[in-house]
Amino acid sequence: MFATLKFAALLLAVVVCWATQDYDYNDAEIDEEPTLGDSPYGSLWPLPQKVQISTVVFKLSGASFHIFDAKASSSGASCRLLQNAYRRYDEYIFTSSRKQGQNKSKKALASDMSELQVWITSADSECDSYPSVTSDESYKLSVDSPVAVLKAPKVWGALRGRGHSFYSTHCLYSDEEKSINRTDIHDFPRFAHRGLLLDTSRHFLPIKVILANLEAMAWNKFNVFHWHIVDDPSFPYLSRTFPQLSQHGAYHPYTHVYTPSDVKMIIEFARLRGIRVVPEFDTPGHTQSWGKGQKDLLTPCYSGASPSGSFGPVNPMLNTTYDFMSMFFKEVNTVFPDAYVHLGGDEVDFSCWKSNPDIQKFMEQQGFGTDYSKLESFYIQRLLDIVTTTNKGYMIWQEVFDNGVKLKADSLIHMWKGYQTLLSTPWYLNRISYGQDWQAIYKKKLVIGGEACLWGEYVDATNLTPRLWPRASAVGERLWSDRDVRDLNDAYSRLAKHRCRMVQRGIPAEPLFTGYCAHEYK
Ligand code: CP6
Repeated sequence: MFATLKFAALLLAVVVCWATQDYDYNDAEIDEEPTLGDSPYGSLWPLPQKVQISTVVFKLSGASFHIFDAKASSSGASCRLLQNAYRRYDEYIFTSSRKQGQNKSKKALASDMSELQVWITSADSECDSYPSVTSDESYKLSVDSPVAVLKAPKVWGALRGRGHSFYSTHCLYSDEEKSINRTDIHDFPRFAHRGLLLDTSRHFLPIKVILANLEAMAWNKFNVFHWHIVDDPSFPYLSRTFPQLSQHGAYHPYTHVYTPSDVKMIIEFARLRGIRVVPEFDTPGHTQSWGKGQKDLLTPCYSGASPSGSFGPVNPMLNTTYDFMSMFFKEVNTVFPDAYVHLGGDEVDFSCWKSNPDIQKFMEQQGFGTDYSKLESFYIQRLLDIVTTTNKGYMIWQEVFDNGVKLKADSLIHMWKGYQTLLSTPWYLNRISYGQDWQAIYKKKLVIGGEACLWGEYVDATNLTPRLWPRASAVGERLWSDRDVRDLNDAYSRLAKHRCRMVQRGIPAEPLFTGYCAHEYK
């Protein structure tokens, strides 16, 4: 029942994939239901790294409260990202009370706190940049009278601090007045890569569903949208270079495609929330939909001596395949600004390759014997070389690594096959360097994060959001908060309130269990 709250004991894979689609977790270890009780941390989710909440309570008035740029801030009125965030958060918290205030009395209540100052401390605020895996997301928040101060080196930290820490401590659900405890927070993420995979191929997801979930991602401090944009069933990506791919491969060539301007909008919406967009163009398997618009891209399967009429993975023996990939990924490189692209490489079915006499001949010429994983690696290696020349980094699924493909040092391996993983790469102690090398050994970071994965076979716009939230919130907290944050009773209380907050803001997150939300009284 509480699979939502299952906190993985080990988080050692490079990027780990939580399959939120699958319910067959081993729930045995969660044999006790968390007991209801208030958390001393209110509705804070994910829990900050360091937080002190005092018993002193300030009044916050919707009528007079503003968010301000601090005078010394390196970024301010000209930073659209910040101004946009202020407006959003102002609306979240005060919309209901302002509306009601207008209907009743207009008098502003005397309040102890009337402003939040936002202070970007580093000379380069990165306001106009795209977030990256090295972005500084740290922030400090001091809630005190008469002003609260949110200090962050970069805009990314300000977004995370805005994210909700300020408003989620002890806001009372009263009609006219909100209150907040004196609070000090120093916060930063445990992992740099905190991703969510959505699959737009098994079912087309309308833009507004994607945007709404990007918004919910920001509330949960996720920072990577892994866009599994195409797969076997459909090809909704409208390529400028190869428009025939979606023309023939999408469920519908006009309504069920993501146009260049749709993609641009999604990337900018995500950027304004500190979220990277990493697209996945999965090859050589999972490519049935590519074959509909691109002749000779896929391998013809044989039934005995003649072609059967069906097709298998991308044809790895033709030069035209690599010419195509080269042009296609050149476009991807210009459309998606993130430094990484996910190249897939998972679940390649060899049966079609095995049936094809030309492939058999090619295997012989190359000296691969009957080991088709060598052919798979041959393809992937050439693809990686192509993508490397476009100056992109790449992520790949575990199989590519398992098959022994030579990877660049900054490649990201995406583990998904449910192994517990141990890491040794940073700790080869046969390598000796001069001086106190233990410090480098101690500090080296290779596990850079994880992803919640919502595969789309059984998910479309009707059920995506409640299936995702608040279950992905549990992943969000494992990835953001300290590893010792694992008290299920405390998490239950905070998550129930966090879920109510998401519902109040328009995300239909499913309930954890029996109960009600305070906002239902309004
Ligand atoms: N689609 C793609 C999928 C899966 C993968 N790749 C998948 C397989 C098994 C499970 C979950 C997801 N649906 N393209 C594997 C990464 Cl349990």
